Amino acid sequence: MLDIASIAERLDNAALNATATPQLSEPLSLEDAYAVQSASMARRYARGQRRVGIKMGFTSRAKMAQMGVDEMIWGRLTDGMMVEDGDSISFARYVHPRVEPEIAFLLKDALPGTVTLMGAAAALAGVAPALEIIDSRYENFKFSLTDVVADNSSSSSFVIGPWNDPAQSLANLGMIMEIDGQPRQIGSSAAILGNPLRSLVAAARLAEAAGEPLQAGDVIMAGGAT
Ligand code: OOG
Ligand code: MG
Repeated sequence: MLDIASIAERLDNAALNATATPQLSEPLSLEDAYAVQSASMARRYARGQRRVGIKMGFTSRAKMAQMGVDEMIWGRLTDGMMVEDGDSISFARYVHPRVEPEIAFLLKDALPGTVTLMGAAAALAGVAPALEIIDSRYENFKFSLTDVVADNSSSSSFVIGPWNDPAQSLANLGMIMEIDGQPRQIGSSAAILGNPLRSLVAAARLAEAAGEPLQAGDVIMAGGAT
């Protein structure tokens, strides 16, 4: 029998101790993988962390191609993963961190599982440029779709920039990620499903299906654009 709790413990420990763990050898269905994610996040909540929203993954062609997968995934965000804009991080807390330019949404209203693009836009309190720091707990950052889902979709930390008025077109916003003043990644919000609001619509559907519908105050990370 599949031991969800022990896989969850292994992944949670890998994250906690910033040590890589081998890819899962157990045959997991996607449903099993989300059950592992939920159990490993329950361990974090038991240590006092609070769920503050969700992240979407593989919402752009660029990311799907980079990692060789073709399905959207999601993971949970906690207050313990939040890094203040302008702050610094210690690499010692991570296995092999990577950074992605993203877009963050802040909800002023709860979102039901079935919502239109317009409905999703109307529920926004703000939209912000953001960085996600992903950190696969698997050796060499290599995983299958079910591996990465079990590992909270590589979610590790996130940084949110200044909130902007969401009453604007979000479909084609320029995105530039600079490192030490040098542009390294240049793209458009259009890379995220043609409009990052589609990622929010998908997030609402997936969160409700998991029994954790999106709430007012939740932050949703739309997924890497480059
Ligand atoms: C999985 C997480 C993908 C995104 O924005 O697409 C993700 C990974 O590539 O490790 O966060
Ligand atoms: Mg991401």
